[in-house]
Amino acid sequence: MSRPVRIAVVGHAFMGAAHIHAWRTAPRFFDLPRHPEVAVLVGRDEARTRAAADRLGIAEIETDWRAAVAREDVDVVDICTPGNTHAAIAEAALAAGKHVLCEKPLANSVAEAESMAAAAEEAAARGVRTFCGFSYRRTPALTLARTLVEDGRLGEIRHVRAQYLQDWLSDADAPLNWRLDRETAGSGALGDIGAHSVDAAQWVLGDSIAGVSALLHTFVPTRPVSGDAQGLGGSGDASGERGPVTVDDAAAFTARFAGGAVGVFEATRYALGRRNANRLEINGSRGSLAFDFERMNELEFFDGDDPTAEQGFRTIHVTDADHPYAGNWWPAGHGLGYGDLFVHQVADVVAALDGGEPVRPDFREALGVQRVLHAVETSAADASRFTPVAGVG
Ligand code: SOE
Repeated sequence: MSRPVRIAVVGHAFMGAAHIHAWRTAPRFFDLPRHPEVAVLVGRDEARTRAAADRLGIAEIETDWRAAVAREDVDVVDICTPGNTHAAIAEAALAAGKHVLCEKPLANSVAEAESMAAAAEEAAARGVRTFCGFSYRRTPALTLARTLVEDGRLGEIRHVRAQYLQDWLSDADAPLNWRLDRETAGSGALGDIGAHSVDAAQWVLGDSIAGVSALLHTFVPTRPVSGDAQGLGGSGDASGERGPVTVDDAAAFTARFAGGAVGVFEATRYALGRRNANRLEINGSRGSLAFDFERMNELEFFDGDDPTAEQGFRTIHVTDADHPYAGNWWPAGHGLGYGDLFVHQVADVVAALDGGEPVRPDFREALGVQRVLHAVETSAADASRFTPVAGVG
């Protein structure tokens, strides 16, 4: 019997809980070479970390990530904290010989991401692996989309339309949280959710964004500092003190891919009624694809090679044993949910350890996404790129 893979999970909020659920569930549905076990949960506040550990079923806690990283019995450090902490934790973990799974976006700046990628390369020579948590890649429908593109079923790719629409900030009195603070989060809708679109589009196409032209906007510049933060939104104390929002609320940009495709991207947390609409549409010379995470078990496919009289988008229910990941779960037609993407992610990570096939995206590939985010911010900050319309404003 091989030794278990022992994991230190750093962070116990939304992402920490999603990852712990995944580490625990993966061996129940996937045939893994080693059994994962969460050895320790790390959080700064002892009482809150203990409460989270009890709720999530983890016996041990640490309040200093350095102590967790130094532990002999830890093989993988799983970073589920805000972006401003990623570089320090990841680089210390790599130096200590631990594999690292880091939440997205990889860092808060290109400089940090470059330093992390360099540390990852140095560690790779010692057999240490890195992964970045762009979890939507592990949606069966998006994995199938990539295969269809790779197999040439769409022909030459011309258009990419990517939207990531959420609405948890629509209420102007929803309270401040770390996702609205540039120091902590790096950017707003752009890095939080637009990064997923950039990663998914580049990965599905097997291509890279070569240049962008962008607009960033903040609709609500101040928000209540206190209130009842529920999930991602909540209701703030509208009559109390307000603090600054220092990130973008909405990001929109056009992009040119190196292979010639033209992309239009939009990310917002103000699309009232769209709770988690992570959408990707691709048009090629032979076919088109459309995906919306709000219908994550489906992929729309238009095959231009069908006889004209029979042409139309067909809905593929991506729940068959032949579909990526789906065969490990339920009988056909019994779909998956958000939490299952994280299960796929950790199953892939465990399979990659001990000389298994490397899993993408590693830190080097996630640095590529960071460079796109940086290009978007640079373009948006350059007022000379914004052409006013004569007679307006
Ligand atoms: C909040 O917008 C968020 O939790 C993102 O941070 C995640 O990456 C996304 O999967 C769901 O929404």
